[in-house]
Formats: sequence, C-alpha cells, structure tokens
Amino acid sequence: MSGLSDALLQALREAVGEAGLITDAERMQSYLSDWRGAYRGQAAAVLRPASTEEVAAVVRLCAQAGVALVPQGGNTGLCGGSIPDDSGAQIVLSLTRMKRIRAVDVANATITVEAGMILQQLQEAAAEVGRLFPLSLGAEGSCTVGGNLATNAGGTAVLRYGNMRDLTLGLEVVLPDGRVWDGLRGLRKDNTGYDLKHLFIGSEGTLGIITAAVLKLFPAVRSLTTAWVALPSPQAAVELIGQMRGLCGDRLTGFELMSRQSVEFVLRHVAGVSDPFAETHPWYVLIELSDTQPNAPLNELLEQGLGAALEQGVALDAVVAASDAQVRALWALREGISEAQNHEGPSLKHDISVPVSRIPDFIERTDAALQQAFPGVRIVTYGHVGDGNLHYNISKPAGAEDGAFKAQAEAIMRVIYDQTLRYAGSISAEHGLGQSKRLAAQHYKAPLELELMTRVKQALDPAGLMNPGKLL
Ligand code: FAD
Ligand code: 2HG
Ligand code: ZN
Repeated sequence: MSGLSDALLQALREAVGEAGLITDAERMQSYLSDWRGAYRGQAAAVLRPASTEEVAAVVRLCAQAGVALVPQGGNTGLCGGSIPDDSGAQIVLSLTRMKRIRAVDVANATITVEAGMILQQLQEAAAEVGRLFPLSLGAEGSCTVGGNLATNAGGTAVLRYGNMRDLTLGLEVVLPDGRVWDGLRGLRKDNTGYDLKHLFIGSEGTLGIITAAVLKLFPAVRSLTTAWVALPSPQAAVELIGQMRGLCGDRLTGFELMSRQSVEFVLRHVAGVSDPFAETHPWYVLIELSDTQPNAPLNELLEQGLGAALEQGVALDAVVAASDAQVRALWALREGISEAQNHEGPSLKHDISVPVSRIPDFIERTDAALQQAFPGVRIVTYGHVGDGNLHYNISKPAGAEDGAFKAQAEAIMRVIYDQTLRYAGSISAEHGLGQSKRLAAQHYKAPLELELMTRVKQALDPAGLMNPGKLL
C-alpha cells in the first residue's frame, strides 16, 4: 500500500495515466536499489511521466502536498543519487519514457533530445546523420542523457571532447514549483547574464528535473587505431601521454591507465578476454587515436610514438589492434573492471582527481599509507589519466570477512581523501556526491563553497523536495 493520500494518488494517476504509475511493491523493486546492491530504499510510488507537461503536473502536485521527489534515469549511478531513502515517503520520478529526439540540426551541429534517451541510442542517432556524439562510458547501453547531465558525466573521451557540461548548449528543466524553464537554445555564444544551464548540470537532481537538452554534434570519426601498452609505472604513463599529445595533438582521443590488479580482476571474472602479453607488467595504458579523415596515418603516428617510448624504457611492450574485434577486446579489458571488481566482494569506490603531474606521487604515497594502515587491502587503480581522474577503488583483502572490511570503510576513505586534499585534488571527479560522498564533501569542500551551494539550493528549492539527502 502506498503511504500517499487517496486524493494525491488519484491526481497523480490522472497526471501520468495508468501506464505511468507504479505502486505495486514487486514492480517498484528495480527502481529502489542500484545494480551493485550498495544502496536500497523504499518509495510511496514510482512515476513514469511521458512528457514535460506530465513531469510539470507531477512536480506541482508533489510541491502542494510536500512530497519529495527522487529523479531517476538509467539507475547506473555509482553514489546512490537515484535511490530514495528508506522512509517510504518519497516518490521516484523515472524519466525513462521520455526518450524522443525532438530535433536534429546538422548545419548547427546540434541534436535536441529528451532526458530519458539512452546514451547509446543518442550516439546511434548522431551516427545516422553522419555525426558523432562523443560522450562514451561503460554504462552507455543503460544510462540516460538526463542522468549524464545531472552527474556531468565524464568517461573515456573527455581528453578530446570534454565532459557532459562541455557538450551541452541548452536545457529544458521543470523547476521545483512546477514551472517549466525553456532554455533549449542551440547557441554557442550567449552572454546575456548568468549561464543558468550550468547550475542544473551536475546538480544531481537537487535543483529541478531536466526534461530535454540541446547537445553538440561533432564530425564523425573515419579512422581509428587502438593500442595496449605495458608500462613500468604511473610516472611512465604521464610521460607517455605528454609525448603522444605532442605528436598527435587532438587525434589522441583515449588514454586509459590500469594497474595489473585491475586487469587481473577482469581476466578472472569477465568471459572472453585474454592478456595481450605473455608476461605480466605492473601498469598498462589503452591508447586510442582517431581522425575525421578516412585512411589517416594513425598507425604510423602510433608506431612512431610507441617506438620512441620503447627505446627510452617509458614503455615495456605494446600491441596495436589489427581488427575491429581486437579493438573491442582491448576495450573489454578496460570497461570490464567495474563489473569484475564487483565479483571480488565489497569494494569502496573513490573517483578522485588530482593534477595530472601529481598522479605518480599520489599513487605511490597513498598506496604506502593504505598498505601500512590496512595490510592486505587490494588497491584497484585505473582511470582517465589525461583528466587527472583515478578510480582509486579498494577491495577487501582476499579471504577477509565482509563485515570486518566494511567496518574499516570510513577510515580507508579518510586516508584517501586526506591525500587527495594534500595533492590539491577533488573527492569526486566523475560520479558526483549522491549519498556516498555527501558527508565527506562537508568536510573536504571549502566552507564558502558549501555556503554558496546551500544558498543556491534554498533559492531554487526552498521546500527541499528535490532529491533530499543527496549532494548537500
Ligand atoms: P541515474 O543513476 O538514474 O541518476 C544519477 C543522478 O542523476 C541521480 O542523482 C539522479 O537523481 C539524477 N538524475 C537522473 N536523471 C535526472 C533528470 N532527468 N533530471 C534531474 N536529475 C536526474 N560515470 C562517468 O561519469 N564516467 C564513466 O566512465 C562511468 N562509467 C560507468 C561504468 C559503469 C559500468 C557504470 C555502472 C557506471 C558508470 N558511470 C560513469 C556512472 C553512471 O553511469 C553515470 O553517472 C551516468 O551519467 C548516470 O546516468 P543514469 O541515467 O543512469 O542516472
Ligand atoms: C569507469 O571509468 C567508471 O569505468 C566506473 O567511471 C568506475 O566502477 C568504477 O569505480
Ligand atoms: Zn570513470
């Protein structure tokens, strides 16, 4: 039984229709926990509006009744942002029925889509008009544009194209009082005051519901080459990315770092992958070069760059993919890490960033501090090294009790975040604060920044009904 009044339930049913209202406990389950099983909540109902007008009607009704809303897209987030609390009083507002393309303007290089569109479908829609939508991440087959915007998603192509914020020109947002802000402008230049879209991008559903966006399109990629390179150290990765950038410029579109521990987990748990090398090495990078010209001389560039790196001892070994199947196999080794680590029991995720130049020192000192304080923990370090963004994830020691490891979670996190602060970094470079880093942010963010953020929240959502308990 839903905890909502009969009158509100009836009004919501009229707003979204029978197809848009779920109150059955069993049918609500998949909206109430994340894929890792790390977060679980309860809800009075799940609403699935099919248009902006329906979202606005729901928000108005909930504002009048004082009921909190938890926006949800593909529910692939990694910090509990899309999961309600356990009071059973909140409503999950799923945008997944809003997935239309509203417009494509090839001459303006823009596409206007609704928030529930799956990222992969957006990439395919761009390809159909001979263009590229470059945001790319492991969850792209399930995550939505609304979730990408609300978390300012990053992924593996930020190096060349930027993160979701950089790919966005305009937004449509249902405000906490139910009014619709039509900011769907496809302008690359607009200096008429505060750029309001940037308030909503990265706001994790705490300031309003994003219902549509105007996004940038780029020329399609017509040449691509991918290499898997073994390295002696993170320092070598920083040197190699500098050299490759100097040589290839914007053709360097991917540069992902992985520790041996990360790759070992993938080899152990993901079907159909294999180690490209006979010998094991401490670190690897996956390098991608691409070009909008067909038959661009990417292999020559790669061979030149890697040849020099091998000679200098910056690289230890390298293979270049010889077919599309090999390209996919190399990416599977990288994209499989999240899933593989999940098979190794409880893990702690830290999506930190530090200046690229300080990555080697950060890893060396943080590894040492952790191994001294928590002997045996398995450190799974990988990520978008060109963005200074590391997934510095920790799995429990092999054979340790889950409970004993979980009891250390807070202390492990402190060591990592204290180090991050020491290196002038951020405690969340990609996934956002959600539930998991909300309290840590109170400690690690500057008080003045927190005060300004609180004032923005109060100005837009004075009743605090937009995703309460997240971010702030
Ligand atoms: P959800 O998980 O449903 O929601 C995320 C947040 O956005 C929540 O706070 C929610 O309330 C809010 N929200 C959702 N839709 C709206 C809306 N329409 N309006 C307002 N608020 C909304 N992230 C990266 O940045 N880079 C990566 O490389 C990356 N790789 C991943 C790989 C895997 C295997 C997985 C599982 C996740 C990965 N993620 C990554 C995290 C996640 O996929 C992204 O954060 C993604 O952008 C979330 O989209 P979603 O639709 O699933 O959002
Ligand atoms: C990635 O880069 C994602 O693969 C997920 O951001 C990271 O699971 C993780 O910790
Ligand atoms: Zn990532």
